[in-house]
Amino acid sequence: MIKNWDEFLLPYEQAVEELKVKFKSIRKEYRDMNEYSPIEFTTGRVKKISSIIEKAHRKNVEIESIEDIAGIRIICQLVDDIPHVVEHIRNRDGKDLKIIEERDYITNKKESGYKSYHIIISYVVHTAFGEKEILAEIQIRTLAMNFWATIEHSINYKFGENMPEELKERLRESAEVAGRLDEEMSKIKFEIMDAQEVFMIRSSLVARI
Ligand code: 0O2
Repeated sequence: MIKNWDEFLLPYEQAVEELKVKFKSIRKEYRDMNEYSPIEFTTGRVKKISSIIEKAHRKNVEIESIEDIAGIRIICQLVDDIPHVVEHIRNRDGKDLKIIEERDYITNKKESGYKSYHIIISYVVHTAFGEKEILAEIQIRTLAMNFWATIEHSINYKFGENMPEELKERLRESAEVAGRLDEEMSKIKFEIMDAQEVFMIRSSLVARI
């Protein structure tokens, strides 16, 4: 049982802040080079205490073994950007992070319709009281996958186990629509990438005038 939650969550909060800075700086580097970035934006959160306790009970596990207390979400414009981000993280394996497991819910979408690529990592944070190795989950998904997951998550929160079957089916259908949007965007990806590079070059020229 956790006696002091503030103290327990401190390294997770630190890990989320550090990882957000690291992935945000990758986007900045691409933009500074006037190049297309496979990362559109990065967010992060520490799981709510009530959700941590609920998950530990549901899975009948120790709280420390929960993999997504620290969660990072990397959002890409296009499906093809995801393997680049995954490769980038794999290249960091054994350096500032350790990959524990990869879960490809894009090739194998969940029954709900959920799509995303998950990488579970272990990460060392250096606190005032010493080193602490924690687990974190990195979710990589497109804007369309994120749009769907955000709305589905809030509907799920409202209904819990009691979501009507008809609503589940409509959500599965809308996941298909989001998938088709991703496919369409992939078809015009070169136009998107070109347009963004031109936009960035123009903005940097304007900034210099
Ligand atoms: P949050 O962000 O804490 O509110 P489980 O918790 O049993 O579903 P498991 O097997 O431990 O999941 O890990 P998994 O499936 O790799 O990752 C869990 C997280 O992935 C969830 O955290 C969501 O962020 C996301 N996720 C997984 N399945 C779905 C889904 O069907 N719909 C949506 N919207 N998100 C999903 P939490 O705890 O739900 O969320």
